[in-house]
Amino acid sequence: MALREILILPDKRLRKVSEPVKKIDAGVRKLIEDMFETMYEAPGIGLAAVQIGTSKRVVTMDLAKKEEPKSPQVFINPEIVWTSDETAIYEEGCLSIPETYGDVERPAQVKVKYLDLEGAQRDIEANGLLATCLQHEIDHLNGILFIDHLSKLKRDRIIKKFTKAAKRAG
Ligand code: K1U
Ligand code: ZN
Repeated sequence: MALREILILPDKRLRKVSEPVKKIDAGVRKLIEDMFETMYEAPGIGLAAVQIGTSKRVVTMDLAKKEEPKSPQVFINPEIVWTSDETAIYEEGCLSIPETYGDVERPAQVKVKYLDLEGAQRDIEANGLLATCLQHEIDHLNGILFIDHLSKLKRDRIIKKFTKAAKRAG
């Protein structure tokens, strides 16, 4: 396993549309191991492969609370196949936009189809934090960040702040 660097806004690679996984081989399994190590260390509740610079449609997640046992979940080639009309607002954060939070309105329930680690096709119906996190991570696979769901004023302020910081860091 290896701890990988998390890309930070305004890194252009975060805007790439990720490629579907064709075969779940040793390379993909190693990528998933690295993603879990990186996500747990951050710490985060989700991670898209593109956030560590690999633009493959792979998402890791663990929504277990601190006092609960780990509950790792992997979604390969996840696809939203249904969204509810009802919406929910959740204050989101992002490991690629540290210490920045914003209220995002999204469908409250979603159905997602995906492949598991064995390559079996699965479906999941999600609500609450799972629905929010799945939509946030699938957005990453499409080059979309949670700040794209905020007002242009808020988004531009955040991008300006991170662009300045990146320039200062050289
Ligand atoms: O994709 C990411 O950048 C990870 C992100 C996932 C996410 C958070 C909130 C709403 C939607 C999606 C994070 O994990 S940010 C960190 C975070 O939320 C958290 C970290 C430790 C404990 C509890 C939450
Ligand atoms: Zn994120």
